[in-house]
Amino acid sequence: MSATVDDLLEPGDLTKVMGVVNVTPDSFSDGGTFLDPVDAVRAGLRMVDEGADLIDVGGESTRPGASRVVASEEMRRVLPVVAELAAAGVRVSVDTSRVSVAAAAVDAGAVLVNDVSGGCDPDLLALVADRGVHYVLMHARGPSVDMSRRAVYGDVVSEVTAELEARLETVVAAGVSADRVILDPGIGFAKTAAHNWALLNNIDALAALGRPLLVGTSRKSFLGSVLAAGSARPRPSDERDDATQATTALLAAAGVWAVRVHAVRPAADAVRVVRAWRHGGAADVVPTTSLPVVVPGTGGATGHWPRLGAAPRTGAGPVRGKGRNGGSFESGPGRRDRPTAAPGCAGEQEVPWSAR
Ligand code: PMM
Repeated sequence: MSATVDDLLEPGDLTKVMGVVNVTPDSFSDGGTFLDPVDAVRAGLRMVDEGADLIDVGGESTRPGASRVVASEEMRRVLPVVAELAAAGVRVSVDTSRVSVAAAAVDAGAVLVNDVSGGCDPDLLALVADRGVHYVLMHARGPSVDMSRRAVYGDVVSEVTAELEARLETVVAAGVSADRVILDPGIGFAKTAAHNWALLNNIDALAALGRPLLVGTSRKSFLGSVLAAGSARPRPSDERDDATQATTALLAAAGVWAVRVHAVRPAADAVRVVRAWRHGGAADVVPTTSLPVVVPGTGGATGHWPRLGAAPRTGAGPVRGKGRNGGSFESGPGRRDRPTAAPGCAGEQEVPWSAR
């Protein structure tokens, strides 16, 4: 496996699988399992064997209500794992919203920064721009500690789409190449179960922003609620992998670029089944322009989304684009505005993400 993300963004219709390794004591999904770096590296390598295309290494829990750890502790947790996986040729993503952690992780070989803050720290954006790494821009409305109080929407699909589009414009204005950005609806981040289902059922609205989509449903509590059936207790997180495979298959059928999962092998199997279903068993058919997709919520109607993979950049000039709401953006060499305010980053007026 070569350690870049570019090839993963080439046109194709096999949804990628991002394996999750949380080096934390308190993540809701796998907290405490990989605290020892040796266990974490072994888990990452096993996930690659099982079909993961990249491994997301995180050192800070983002479960609702979680407090932040200090940067030195986050670094102590993730850096050895990032370094060893990268040295083994694994594509490593670092799940952090801190510029210091991201910088050290990129130095250690990470090729993607997975920023659950939604691009709220201009310094982090400057780092991503300068180092030319890929960047996951996830929708959030402020830090985990109090995000549930921000789960208030009139129309969650249009509001999340508009907020993510505004964040994308900020990210690109900060100098990050648009073709290095992957968008994520942030399932469970300042969202109720109903909000999550609405976003999944209308994922085409986010795809219309024209960037590859990453979606993380794995083991999340909205699945636990659905599986509670008659019981008052939600199904616990370690019994939600089968339900996660259902969302993986539906997301793959919908044409998302990647899913972020804890159980890799069933997800890798599911995305291959979806591709075979689409092509009558032929695994190597690669569309050149757009992905035929089943549009969720339309009773199985098929449609065409904009190709979710990135077009390769040619030339050295800035990239210009038009936002869905009519705004325009520009990125690349020659454009280095460093926004000091970050519109759409709820909570930033209280304590900036970078300082938490
Ligand atoms: N979810 C979690 C953490 N990081 N990153 C992205 N891009 N998308 C997500 O949905 C996401 C994330 C929380 O889940 P975990 O505690 O199992 O890592």
